[in-house]
Amino acid sequence: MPCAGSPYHGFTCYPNHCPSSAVNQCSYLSSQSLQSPIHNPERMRILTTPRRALTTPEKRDYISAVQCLQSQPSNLTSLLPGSISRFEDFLGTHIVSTNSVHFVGHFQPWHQYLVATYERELRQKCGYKGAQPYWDWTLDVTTNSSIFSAPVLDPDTGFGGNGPYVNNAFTPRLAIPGRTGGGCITSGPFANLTLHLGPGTNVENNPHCLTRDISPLVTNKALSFAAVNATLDAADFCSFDIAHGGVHLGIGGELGTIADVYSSPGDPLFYLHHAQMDRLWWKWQQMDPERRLKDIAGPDTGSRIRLISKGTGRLQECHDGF
Ligand SMILES: [Cu+2]
Repeated sequence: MPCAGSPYHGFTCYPNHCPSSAVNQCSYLSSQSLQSPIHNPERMRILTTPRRALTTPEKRDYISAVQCLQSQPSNLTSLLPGSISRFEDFLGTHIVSTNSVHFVGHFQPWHQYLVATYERELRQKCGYKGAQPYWDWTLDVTTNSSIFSAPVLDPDTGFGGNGPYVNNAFTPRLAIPGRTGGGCITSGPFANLTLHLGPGTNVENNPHCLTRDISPLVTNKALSFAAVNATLDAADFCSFDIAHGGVHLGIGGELGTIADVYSSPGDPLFYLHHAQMDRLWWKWQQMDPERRLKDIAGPDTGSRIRLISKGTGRLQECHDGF
């Protein structure tokens, strides 16, 4: 039977099994997910716009549009009582969806859709004319300390840098090696940003700052060319594992906003990272588009059955990866 209206839209379920709870949780995912970007101008625009290649005025335009979104009133206060802006509506949507969109087969397309919707909002609400840029972090981990001088973290044309070091020796959550920060960021256009949703699952009004806790040990291991190449070598989606945590835990460390699985979109870098994730997925698909454009795998949100399509248009159980 066809899985209409779910992240698996267009797929035929096997054996006669639609991921029912995924349909409930994610019915707003349109058929644009999993669609070839050639037929989807929004996705194509994101996939072909590296942030590094933007001119300084273009970089400023993007950041101004994000700040504009942070000044637009929330449309979702009934669902997210603490939200004060459209920017926080996206953050809150991620918070309340987290448990059904992570560690599941539709993780990638759901986040792709979130980024595309965010980009559309920047354009429609804030007059942004450019594309949602992606952050190719492989170019920023060439030496042990190069992440600190990444253009994307520039205090003038970027998103600002690390927070000051906070000693967290007695309350470690994730045991991140080599963490260097943890406090409120002190530079860049978001140094004085107040977030109201999060940390964790909180969607009530809880003012707090944007924190980063960079660990070069984590970024350099997880975000290297070698790590990406290993990812792109995957034979099928079942074993396709993008270095997704490298930014969340390498930039967010132990105490940083972007390390919080629920409220990570409080850091505007989240969207540049997930645009890169989508780009790498697309690169992998392009190596064998016949099979890979419709190859998806992983647990659904209800039964957690491991499913894989292997490009056949049929979902099957996935026995490795995930
Ligand atoms: Cu997420």
